[in-house]
Amino acid sequence: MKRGTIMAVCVGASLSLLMLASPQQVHATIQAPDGWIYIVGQQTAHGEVDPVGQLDVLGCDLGPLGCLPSTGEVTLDFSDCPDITISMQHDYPGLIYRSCTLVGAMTDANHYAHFRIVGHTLRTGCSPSPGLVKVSYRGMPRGTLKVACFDQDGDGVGASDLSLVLADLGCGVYRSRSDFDGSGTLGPNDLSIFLSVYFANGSNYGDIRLCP
Ligand SMILES: [Ca+2]
Repeated sequence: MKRGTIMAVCVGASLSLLMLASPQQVHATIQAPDGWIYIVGQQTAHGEVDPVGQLDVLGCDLGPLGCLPSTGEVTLDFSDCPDITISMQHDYPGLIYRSCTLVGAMTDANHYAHFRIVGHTLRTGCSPSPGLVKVSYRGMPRGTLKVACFDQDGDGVGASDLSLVLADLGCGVYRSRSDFDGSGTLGPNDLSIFLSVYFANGSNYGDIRLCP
């Protein structure tokens, strides 16, 4: 399930500009998974959050020689994604719940903030699936992510989710929530990625602590 190169290009370009930037300018770029995020479930109830949802975001304050040793918060804003709901509590270490549409994580010593977010879709079938996740570092907008979601009905990934993903693929209209390879289209590769998560059993459980 390897990802596009658009964000990787942005990484290189941003880092080039980074060296020319004035001190205290803030910078964040999306290191992986290159332009989109997976909303996942948990292996057991309140257990490990599915590693397939791992998102690592680079963020740092710039000095003349590169990143300063300071840390800051990277936030992911889901307010433009009305068909995605996230948990009100998060078991993944370091994740900061801000609101029903906003989560954050502090950058570590290597300037990365780490995310694994539990949630599910609110609407199914051929209903609309609009919106992008807004990424900020220390409150400064730094880009957007597509969002795809394996648990489409809220009770963990199972046969019913397979049916809903197949429904999306058959709708004939693009649905970001089922675009698991971030290609901008829905097709067999998305189904293949969904099935790999389905059979890996890492998102077996949803979370009842979800925003309304
Ligand atoms: Ca796709």
